[in-house]
Amino acid sequence: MIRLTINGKDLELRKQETILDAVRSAGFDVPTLCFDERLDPIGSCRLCSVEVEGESHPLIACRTPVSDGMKIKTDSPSIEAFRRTLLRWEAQKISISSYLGEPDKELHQLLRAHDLQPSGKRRRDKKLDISHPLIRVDMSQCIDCLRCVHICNEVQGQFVWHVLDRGTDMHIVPDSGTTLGTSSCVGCGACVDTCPTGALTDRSETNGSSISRWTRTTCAYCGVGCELEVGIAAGRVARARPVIASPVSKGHLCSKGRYGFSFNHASDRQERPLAKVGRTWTKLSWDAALDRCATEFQRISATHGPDALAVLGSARATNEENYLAQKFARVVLGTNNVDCCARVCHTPSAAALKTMLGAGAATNSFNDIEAANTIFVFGANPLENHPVVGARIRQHVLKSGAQLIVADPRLTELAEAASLHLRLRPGTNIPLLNALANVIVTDGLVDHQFVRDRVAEWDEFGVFIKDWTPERAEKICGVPADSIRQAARLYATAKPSISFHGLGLTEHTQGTEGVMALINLALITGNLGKPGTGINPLRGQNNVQGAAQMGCDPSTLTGSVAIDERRALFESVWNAPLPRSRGHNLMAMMDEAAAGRLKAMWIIGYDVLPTLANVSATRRAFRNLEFVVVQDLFITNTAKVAANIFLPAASVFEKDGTFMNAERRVQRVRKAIEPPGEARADWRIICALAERMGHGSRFRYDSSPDIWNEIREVWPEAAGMTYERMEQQGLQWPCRSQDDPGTEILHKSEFGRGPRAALRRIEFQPSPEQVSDEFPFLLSTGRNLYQFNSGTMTMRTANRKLRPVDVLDICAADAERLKVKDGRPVRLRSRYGSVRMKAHVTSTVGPGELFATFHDRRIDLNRVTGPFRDNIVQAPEYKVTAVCVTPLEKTAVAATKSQP
Ligand SMILES: Nc1nc2c(c(=O)[nH]1)N[C@H]1C(S)=C(S)[C@@H](COP(=O)(O)OP(=O)(O)OC[C@H]3O[C@@H](n4cnc5c(=O)[nH]c(N)nc54)[C@H](O)[C@@H]3O)O[C@H]1N2
Ligand SMILES: Nc1nc2c(c(=O)[nH]1)N[C@H]1C(S)=C(S)[C@@H](COP(=O)(O)OP(=O)(O)OC[C@H]3O[C@@H](n4cnc5c(=O)[nH]c(N)nc54)[C@H](O)[C@@H]3O)O[C@H]1N2
Ligand SMILES: [Mo]
Repeated sequence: MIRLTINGKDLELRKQETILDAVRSAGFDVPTLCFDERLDPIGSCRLCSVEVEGESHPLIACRTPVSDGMKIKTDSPSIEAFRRTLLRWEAQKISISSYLGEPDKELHQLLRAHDLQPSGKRRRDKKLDISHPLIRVDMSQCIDCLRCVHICNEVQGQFVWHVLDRGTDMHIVPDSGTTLGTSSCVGCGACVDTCPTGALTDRSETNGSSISRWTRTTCAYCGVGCELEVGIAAGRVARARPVIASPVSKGHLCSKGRYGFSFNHASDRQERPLAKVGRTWTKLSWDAALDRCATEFQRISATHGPDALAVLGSARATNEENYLAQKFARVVLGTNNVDCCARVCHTPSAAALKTMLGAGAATNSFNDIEAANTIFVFGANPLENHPVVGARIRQHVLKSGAQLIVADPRLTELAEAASLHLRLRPGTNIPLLNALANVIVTDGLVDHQFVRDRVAEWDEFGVFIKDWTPERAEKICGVPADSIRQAARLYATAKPSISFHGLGLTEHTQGTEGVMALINLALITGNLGKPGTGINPLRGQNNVQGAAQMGCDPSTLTGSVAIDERRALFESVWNAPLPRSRGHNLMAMMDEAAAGRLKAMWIIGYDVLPTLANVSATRRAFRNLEFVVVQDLFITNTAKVAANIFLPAASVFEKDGTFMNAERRVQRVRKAIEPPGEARADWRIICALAERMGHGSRFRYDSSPDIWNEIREVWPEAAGMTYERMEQQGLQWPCRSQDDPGTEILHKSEFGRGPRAALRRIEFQPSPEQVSDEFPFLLSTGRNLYQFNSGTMTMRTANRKLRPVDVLDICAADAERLKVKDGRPVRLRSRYGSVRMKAHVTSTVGPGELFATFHDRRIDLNRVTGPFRDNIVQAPEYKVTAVCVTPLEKTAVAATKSQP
């Protein structure tokens, strides 16, 4: 116990803390300038200095620990005068225009509070740098507090800002030595967020208009679930900034969360319902649009039966909206034909986790990153696709010396930071994972206690795995046997070991089995049910976990239970019978459409046509449909080609609700502005159509919490998660009652299915997609930091300047052999189709391997990807396609067509 007094007030502290923390917890305040709670104390500005009895000089509060008996004064006349002197000195560096233009910056606020006028003129030796599309650099306003340097190093781990010279010559420069635009900056904006002056500011289009209010909400991009505040100016989203108290993002964001909001006010944002006749769209009233949908759905159902209709929920919309989408399919249409884009990414993970462990979701939380000694990243690229989690992983490795193993055919940025990079051939996950298990077993590294208590089919597994020697695997996957041994030993002994996996594991013909083989490793090493362990799919979109969990899946209802398991409960709450016929998943829907049996689809927030593999097959399927409704913010490619009716939806900023992130955390989404024109929240549209179709009484809700409360009724594992409780912070299911704190770690003492989980014996079945003389390369497809999936949203933001176009990554040796030049056009051809794009010569891909992103509608990469699917849940095999590459003349590239 430490006893001290602050300004005469007695205080008892249980733990060692800094004077600043003690002062603030006692309810006093001292101004700070270089301090940021996300960072280790810098202690350079001295503004937080306080008087301590017996000390000859003031002490710097942010970096001095308290000690027993301290007598602290924060507000004596001499210390106030000292601070004023410091501030007056800083004021001389600040220009009036910057002071007025950026009123929220910390130093500017302090100057206002102390009635000090800035007197600095822009220093002429510092040039304004606007080379970066998102961040404006004006080092004439820099006060050398070093916060930008520290936050880039300590939070993002990018090390962009460097300090040159010392003393009065000190200045801060990007790692390029010249401009930020040419540096290694990833546009996360952390430096802008922490900068207390106008030295680093956002280059948002609306800069200049002042923010009238801030609304706290959850990011609408990936499954990490960062919390942010959006600033509203003149009724538009004008800024975003991180929420420090967020349990996931802890005051950090990536370039999409922080800067990717301007799509919301794009000029082609749709505001009225539309009908398409031939190639022309005509405006409709909501009444007419909903009437048309109701009439067509009823006509098709009467002629072909309810299973000729299907609904796709949206991984971008809220839980409440997805709940209603599947309820609509089942109650109003009378079909289980309902799915969402979880099908194409992590349904394999959900299926494997559910089958083996009893819950189809991540076993642990992002807070387990910092508890782990070994982190195994398998087929995922989190520094680009889940950047805040990627940064947390890299920081933990850098700071604590934890081991990092990355299994990826490409040299990703995270792989560069890894202790071991298992650079396997695409499509060979099973041999690698089996060989890792083999080493763990043969080297005697198994957690026998865990296996005895909690694992089944151990003997059979032992016999099976004997044959999977590292030498055998090396021949197939190309990873040296010694590296496999090293990785296995790390994972099994440098515990606790956590794994994060991505689409490099799931989007294969053996995707589900791949995840099962990864779960085997956790089971035999006891890396489950404890802090710093587990199997954690890095879920894709903001609410893809939620969309499927809500029941946008043909075979499961809300809470991810099989239909027959809770049929009675749902029938009583919904006051309607549930359909008896088995529903089709998205891929089967495409087959059914191709076969002429599926006739109509309602597609909510999902650009299916360009993003499913093998575009020509998808086009054929769509051609057979009689009636398609697309509900989105924009006229998507699917809408252009296939929709009869377009319904304009409200965006994430324009409605209330909840999203569920990759660690089962349900977080609030809050309305900040009104939808444009006549656009409506998805849930309102669904309710209105249900009413038209005679089910008004079953879809009568006043608000999103109303819907959520019904969800709590049908999903007992979420019964304790009320809107009131989630107001402060999200909750992780299971959370069964109001006093249940929620669940950070699943399977602590038991698995969802019982005390034991059975190991799986997975044989390797190579994909039918193999290279040949004609198609000698393996193409893998994926993502880039600055763009998101179909590009519908990010291509309408300034991120487009950072990543304007998809390119084909090829290694130097292959490029030279094929006479392909960096930046020059090539034709990429597979057995299914071809595209033209520019080559990008890089060492991130190995010989015989290619990589491309699929964000650019002018290129339409999925014309090349193939028809094969996961053998259990049918996710497309996006990760391997045999292709050939030929150089083209520059003029042949279709670069003239305009992008949204
Ligand atoms: N910036 C950005 N972020 C996103 C998205 C986006 O479009 N842009 N999309 C979101 C969505 S929907 C999703 S699902 C997630 C996806 O996030 P990730 O799972 O990280 O997705 P990918 O980039 O498709 O693939 C991950 C890695 O798998 C590797 N890989 C390819 N083949 C194999 C293989 O055979 N074995 C192994 N071990 N690895 C292989 C690739 O080289 C790639 O680095 O990202 C989400 N976040
Ligand atoms: N080659 C290749 N292709 C792939 C993949 C790959 O790795 N390689 N990955 C696949 C994966 S994992 C995925 S998830 C898919 C992604 O499939 P996409 O369709 O590309 O998904 P998104 O771009 O995330 O967004 C879908 C739509 O939701 C809309 N939207 C956003 N918010 C709302 C809302 O509140 N309401 C409504 N109604 N609409 C909204 C957006 O405008 C956008 O049009 O792509 C798949 N395609
Ligand atoms: Mo995804």
